[in-house]
Parts: sequence; structure tokens; C-alpha cells
Amino acid sequence: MNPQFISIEGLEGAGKSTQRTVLAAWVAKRFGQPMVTREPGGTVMAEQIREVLLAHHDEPVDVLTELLLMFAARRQHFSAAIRPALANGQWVVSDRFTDASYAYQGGGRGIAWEQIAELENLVLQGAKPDLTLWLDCPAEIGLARARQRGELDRIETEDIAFFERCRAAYERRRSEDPQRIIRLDATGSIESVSAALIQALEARYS
Ligand code: Z5A
Repeated sequence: MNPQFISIEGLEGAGKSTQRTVLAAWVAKRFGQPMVTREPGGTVMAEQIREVLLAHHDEPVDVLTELLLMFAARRQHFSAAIRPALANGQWVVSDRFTDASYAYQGGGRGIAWEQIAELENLVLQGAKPDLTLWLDCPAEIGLARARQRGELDRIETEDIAFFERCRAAYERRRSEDPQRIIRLDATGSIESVSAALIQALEARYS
């Protein structure tokens, strides 16, 4: 089988980082150690863009600037890390990818789907994950989990309605590409979400 590019998506606190470990261990056992990465970030330069994106700024951050920076980081991440890993036969597991831009900048900020698609075409020329595992939970549940951590970054300070719009945009993405995007109920225990995730992987790759 060709090396696969798997992304994991969801609102903050959905359990992406937690389940990413389970996902990477499952891949490692069957197909070799995957490259485990995240967005925004994943390379030294893209991590610097992440810092700019998540920091609080005195000036208002224009929504298009935010989108362009997400895609600048993604281009660097894809061309310098993801594409070479796949070409080298290594599987890739990424905590977020382009679907997050549709969810947050599209759903959350209200940028038109078509504008994001134009940028996606320019930056990725059709490249996308082979499989996306969307950990879905109501914003209220995810935020309650994530906010126990303390200090909030710039995007985390948005209100619940913003995150519910992001969630609705994830559902729109799923309905447009149901073969690639699998929804997993992320409201249960960590163990039950891991079990559902492994079941989805077994169904796809066994
Ligand atoms: N962003 C964007 O706007 N556009 C884009 O294109 C991209 C990103 C790529 C940074 O993302 C921000 O960038 C993000 C979207 C935006 N902003 N927000 N909000 P990130 O992925 O780095 O940050 P995050 O979404 O805030 O991640 P997170 O808060 O770390 O969430 P998580 O990884 O899904 O959750 P976790 O760390 O695995 O779990 C959080 C806590 O919940 C932890 O204590 C766990 O033990 C607990 N947990 C996890 N699962 C469960 C279950 N099932 N039950 C109970 N407790 C649980």
C-alpha cells in the first residue's frame, strides 16, 4: 500500500493530541513509524508562523491575513516535511490540516468557501489527506476540557458561537467528502474514543 497521509481534526479539547498518540502507535505497529506532525507548524519556519498566529496582538488581525498565514505555514509544512516523508515511503499523521482552515477561517470567521478553495488549489494543487478522522463533540464539552489548561491563545478566546460555527463547517466538509472524512463521536471516555478510532483504521486498512 502507498504510504498514507492521515489527519486528525476537531475542536479544541476534542482529544486530537490524545488520540494522535493512539493513531501513531497503530500505524507504527503495522506500517512502520509514521511522521507525527501538527498544524499550524510542523517545520521550524512553520512553527514560527504558528507563534505569530496564536499570539495576542495590539492591532486587529485581519481575517484574510490569518487565512494566508495558515496557508503559508501549510505550504512550508507540506513541501518541506509531509511530501518528502510520503515520497520516502513513510506514513504521515498530522494533527490538523486544510479542513481546519475551512472550519475556523471559513465557518468561524466567515470567509467564503470558494476563496479558501482557490487558495487550497494554489498552495496544494489537489494534495489532501487520504483519511481524516474528525473527533466531533459539542463546543461546550471540548472547551471545558481544554480550558482547564489555563492561559488561552488568541483563537481560543473566541466565544462558544464561533466554535459551534467551526463544528458546523466540519460537518459540511464531511458531507462533501464522506469517503475521506470519518466522524468519530468524541464525547465519550478517552478509551471509548480510542476504540472507535482503531475500529475506523481497521475498517480502512485491514
Ligand atoms: N487553526 C486554524 O484556525 N486554522 C487552521 O487552518 C489550523 C488551525 C491548522 C491551534 O490548533 C489553533 O489553530 C486552533 C485552531 C487553529 N485554535 N483553537 N481553538 P491546535 O490543534 O494546536 O490547538 P487546539 O485545538 O487548541 O488543541 P487542543 O486544545 O490541545 O485540543 P486537542 O488536542 O483536541 O485535545 P487534547 O490535548 O487531546 O485534550 C485536551 C484535554 O482534554 C486533556 O486534558 C485531555 O486529557 C482531555 N481529554 C481528551 N479526550 C478526552 C475525553 N474523551 N474525555 C475526557 N477528557 C479528554
